[in-house]
Amino acid sequence: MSNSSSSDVSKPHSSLLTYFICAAIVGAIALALAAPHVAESVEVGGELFLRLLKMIVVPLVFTSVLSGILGLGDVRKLGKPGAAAIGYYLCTTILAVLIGLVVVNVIKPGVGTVDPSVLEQYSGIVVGAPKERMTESLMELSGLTKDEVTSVFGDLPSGESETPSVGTIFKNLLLMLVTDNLFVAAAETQLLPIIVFAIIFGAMLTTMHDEVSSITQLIQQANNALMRFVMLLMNVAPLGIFCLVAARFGKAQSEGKFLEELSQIGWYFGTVVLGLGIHALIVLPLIYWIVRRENPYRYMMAMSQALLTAFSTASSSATLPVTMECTEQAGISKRSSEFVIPLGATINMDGTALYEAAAAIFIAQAIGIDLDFFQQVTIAVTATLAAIGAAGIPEAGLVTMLIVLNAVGLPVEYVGLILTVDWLLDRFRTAVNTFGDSVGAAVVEKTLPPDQPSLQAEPTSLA
Ligand code: DAS
Repeated sequence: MSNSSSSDVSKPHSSLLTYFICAAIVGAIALALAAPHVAESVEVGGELFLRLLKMIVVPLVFTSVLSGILGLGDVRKLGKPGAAAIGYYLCTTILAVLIGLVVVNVIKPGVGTVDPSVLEQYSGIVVGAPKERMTESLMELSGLTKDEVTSVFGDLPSGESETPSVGTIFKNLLLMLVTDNLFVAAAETQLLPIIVFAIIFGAMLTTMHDEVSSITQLIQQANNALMRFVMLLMNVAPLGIFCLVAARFGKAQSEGKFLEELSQIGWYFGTVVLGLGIHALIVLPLIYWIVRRENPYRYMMAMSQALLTAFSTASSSATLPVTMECTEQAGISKRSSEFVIPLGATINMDGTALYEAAAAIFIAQAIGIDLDFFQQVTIAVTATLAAIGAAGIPEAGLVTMLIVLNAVGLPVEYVGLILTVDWLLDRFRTAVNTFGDSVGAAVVEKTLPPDQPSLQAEPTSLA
């Protein structure tokens, strides 16, 4: 995989961008406090920014996953190390999502006052939620009577709430992952089937060496171009973030909920960082120790330069060269780090997966929707796949977050609520992503046969 070009592409002028984003957030909150109605009126700017992000999310996710899979080389020859890498990526991402779900459901950072006007706006909001259950939770959370809730949501269904069986949940999830029309899925930003298609299509392409070298290079170049485009978009991020935050907090201020919303954000930030800390300081070190029986925290210290680079750049791709250098200096073989880390920077993002699961449920809580088991499982699957689709560039997790919200019908406009702290959370989750990749290299190395010259089957002649 042409790591240099992808890390060049995504090498962000992040410090300057950070200052502008911080200034935008401070300015937005000041405007919301001083002139809430003016602040609310800039909402259209935020909507434009979200549309710009949504405009490129389909091609970006498709080429990001596809170029990651193509970087594997011929999937038929991956053998034990390749299976170990894919298995490690999936297991740690799923563990991260589960940690995200647990912390946000235990701490409940979003549960507070319910905004009936939002409920009205998003009635029938959550895909598949048994109306009965939702009605009860809406009445409980909003303090509205059954008649008032009915007037918002229309006639309540009679009979028992139809909580779906596990079989139904599994069937619904499978149907979410496979589309009958790829173009309709792309048009409706249904990214899950697109990610699944990119994985299968990419794996098939790797087995067709001669015919696909030009296609592979084209895909790699398209992915780099799209990553460059997102970096370009990030230049307007401060303006978009200013509008989204000002509108959100202007609304909160005019409803007298400013401090409540601010405290919700504080709890949300703490919840996500707690989840990331559990994953990075307990789960990943435990996996490292189980496989290598060595001190995982000594390895983490050896990775400190890469983790600090990831934190400061908020880009796994830009950190890639440093991650590989630290991993090799820590004694991990070049063969393992060259195979696991570049691929991991594209499709293994534990921090992003944990964040997307937690943030989606936080938004549901903030709206006053009690997501039941089916929705939480949907969010877990969607967050796992969305993280696979996220590129290793700043705010990629925010872009693919829109997939998770779409999948369960939550309003993407609520992203304005989490944007205030997203530029900082992005740094934490990028550092966790990077550490997850370096632990992956240490784990996969243990599966390497001593004499294997290189892990990759001859790569599908990428640029
Ligand atoms: N910034 C992304 C990365 O480089 C992570 C994210 O946006 O969630 O890993």
